[in-house]
Amino acid sequence: TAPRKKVLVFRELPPDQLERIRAVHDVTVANPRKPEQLSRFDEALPSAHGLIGSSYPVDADLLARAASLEVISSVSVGVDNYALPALRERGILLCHTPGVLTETTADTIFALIMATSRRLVELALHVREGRWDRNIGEDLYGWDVHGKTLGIIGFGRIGQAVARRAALGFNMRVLYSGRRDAEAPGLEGKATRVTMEALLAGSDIVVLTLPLTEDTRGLIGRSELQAMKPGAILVNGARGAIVQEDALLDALNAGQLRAAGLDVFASEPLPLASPLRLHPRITALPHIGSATHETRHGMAELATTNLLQALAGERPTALYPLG
Ligand code: 8YV
Repeated sequence: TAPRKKVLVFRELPPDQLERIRAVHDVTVANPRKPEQLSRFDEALPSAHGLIGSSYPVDADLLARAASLEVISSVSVGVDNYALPALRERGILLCHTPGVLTETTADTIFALIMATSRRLVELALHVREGRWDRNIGEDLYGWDVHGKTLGIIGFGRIGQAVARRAALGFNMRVLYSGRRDAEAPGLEGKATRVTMEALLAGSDIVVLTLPLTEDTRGLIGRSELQAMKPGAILVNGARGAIVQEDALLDALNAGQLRAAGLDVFASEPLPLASPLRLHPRITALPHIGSATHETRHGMAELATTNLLQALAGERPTALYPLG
């Protein structure tokens, strides 16, 4: 039988997946975000052959302490919190969980499109706080989603799933920008690739579904927001740092933008003092893109499979291409 190896789990896993690892390897569970578990994490790191993480930053310093590391298996599709050059230099495998979370994340993004366009959170509070004392007047009307133009920046799996919802479910015109040119399955002739300038100028709602990289950090700033249609809506289901948040606040306060739906923020959890949290025209969610019981279990299952395969010397199901 293959030798038992040491695995450090620092992202909560469901018991059934933890048992899959414990059956063949020696597991330490320690969340470095919890002060009472940090010393256990630090002690286990140097001898760990495999890590299971998620959004916790795995920088070059942490990797330098992981002297025995062979593979990191992330319970996430985004990998911007990993020091990719250091992983590449060390020949450490990085696995992630694409695919399994695509539809759920697209659902969340579409929920934000509906919530911002139809002012759902604001109006639900209107009822909950006992202010519904007469028929809703024009001052509380929302705006239609169906038939509008949706601009998707980042046309990968999640962006294409959002496009299918828009074009096939809501009769929307879909524009997209990004590296991919191929028509997405089910969208033949229903999504048009345009420049980002044309997308910003032509979209009623702009959705961000691109990865955070050094090229996309701060991509949506003052000039991009000013290039958007007056009264447009911005929805970010990607990573907070793609948007310059001070410019977003200025665009909302100047009435340039109608609303913003944000599931991600430059700093998470969103600090209590952040003006984004209580802004009347921002619908803020706590990074729940993939956060359903079914999908998070599916992500944990795939991450566990990736780890077991890598430690057994097999090619993992979802290897991130480090180049
Ligand atoms: C979070 C996500 O990673 O998959 C991603 O990239 O943004 C989410 O699924 C979450 O931290 C998963 O644990």
